[in-house]
Amino acid sequence: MSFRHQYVIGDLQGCYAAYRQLLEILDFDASQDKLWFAGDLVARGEDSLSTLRDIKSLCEQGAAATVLGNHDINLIAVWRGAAKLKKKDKTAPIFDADDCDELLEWLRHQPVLAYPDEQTVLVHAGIPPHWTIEAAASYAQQLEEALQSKLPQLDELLPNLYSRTADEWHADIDGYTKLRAIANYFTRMRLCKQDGTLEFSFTAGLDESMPKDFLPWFEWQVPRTRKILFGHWAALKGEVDLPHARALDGGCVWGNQLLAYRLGDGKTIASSEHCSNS
Ligand SMILES: [Mn+2]
Repeated sequence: MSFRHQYVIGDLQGCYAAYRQLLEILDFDASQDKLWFAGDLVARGEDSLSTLRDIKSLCEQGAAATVLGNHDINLIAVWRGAAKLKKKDKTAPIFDADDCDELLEWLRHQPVLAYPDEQTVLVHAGIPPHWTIEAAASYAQQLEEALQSKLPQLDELLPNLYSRTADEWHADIDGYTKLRAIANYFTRMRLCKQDGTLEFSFTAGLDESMPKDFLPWFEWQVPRTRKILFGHWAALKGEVDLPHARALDGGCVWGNQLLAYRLGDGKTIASSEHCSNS
């Protein structure tokens, strides 16, 4: 199927009003256009429930697709009782809703990596320098299969996706350690070493001083066959625009904007509204 326009949109975080306004600016028409979302559909914005319902419905119509972010996986973990609802996350109405199970069942069947077109690959946080895009796609599939497994297996997996320290990636990594490392790369990464060692404490912008030997994952020079479109790192405000990587979290939830990247010509369109919670 061919579309009139396709847009890749950064982290919504439940900023429903800004999201609806962005769709108006884009003149989005679900019968002709397609939206791709960089994950973190829910969390700190004013209406995560409406956001999740809307995107599920668009995805089921074939007018949208999303990848999973850390907040989406956290929502699944809270749903299954493997994590506690954080106070700053405004997601409680999702768990009180009649369609909660339906929404979460749908959510856990979404991918962590997608190919919006021939030139791009979409993930929530990034792809580390020691993985090719092809290897990343196969690791993504391993995590997706685990998230989509039967409920007893899912309930066993979820607590294992969290750890205070980052795991080292090595040739023999396997089991839950491997799945946790995969989830960390795709959904939580900002800084890493050239060998992929992760650092979780740094969340500032690029002008702040970084821990020794660490760089933003996209600054390690690796030949890439596709441009990596990513969200997650709000402090970048969507200003990283390299030949091989493009940041799309405009930091809407922090008082900035939602961003849409048009596939084909790479034009970026911003919402004029920021999150009403910010
Ligand atoms: Mn995130």
